[in-house]
Amino acid sequence: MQKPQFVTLEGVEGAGKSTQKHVVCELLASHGIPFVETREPGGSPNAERIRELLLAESQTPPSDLCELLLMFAARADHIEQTIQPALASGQWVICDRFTDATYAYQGGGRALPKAWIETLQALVHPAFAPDTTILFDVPVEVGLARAARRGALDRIESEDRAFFERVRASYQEQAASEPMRYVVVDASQDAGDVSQSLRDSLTHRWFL
Ligand code: T5A
Repeated sequence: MQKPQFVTLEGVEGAGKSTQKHVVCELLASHGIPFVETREPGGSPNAERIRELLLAESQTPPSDLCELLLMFAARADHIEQTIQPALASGQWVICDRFTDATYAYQGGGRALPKAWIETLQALVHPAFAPDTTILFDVPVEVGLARAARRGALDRIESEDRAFFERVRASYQEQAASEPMRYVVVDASQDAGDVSQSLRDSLTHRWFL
């Protein structure tokens, strides 16, 4: 029996993480592997309350620093209440976004200093990181058009295109710097082809 893995899904808005999550779940289920699905920001009762604060349109939006601290406050609770107990009980954890999103959005998009994020990461989860991160890489205009077709945008989704170009560039840099952890999928293909590429990559990585 493999040690339970912490698997994270990342990408710009509309990359197709939620659409493709079933591929990961079905693959694990077909191998009899127990798992839980969760997300960030959120994933525990307190963190879901912080999520509302973070994503709601507001007359008085949080400052960039406040946003960064709230992401890690939510994450601290999520790790303690949801992620660690699941892994300890032998379940894999499939998480829609994690700390790489903070490097991409608050570090890349908002241009906050990387050292601040490293400091908070060292405080909140010093010796804990995803085993596998799937990056759904898609051109920003394609992802934003998909997100817009889906419906109303939240506070962060309403940022301009340059913001998301910095987010994508940060994700690509992170993936290039940790090729053993990252599985990069070309998410600009149609959904069926993305599913097939993902299934092939994960089967090769985990089961062959
Ligand atoms: N955030 C999060 C930070 O700023 N810092 C952090 O540390 C963390 C953890 C979360 C927001 O918080 C930010 C990032 C986010 O802005 P969210 O509501 O959870 O917000 O939103 P996202 O995670 O961005 O989820 P999205 O739904 O926007 O993106 P997905 O999941 O990648 O996209 P998905 O699957 O919902 O697809 C979007 C639309 O495209 C279609 C789908 O049917 C859907 O309509 N689609 C395709 N169409 C054509 N071809 C394909 N291949 C398609 N794949 C999907």
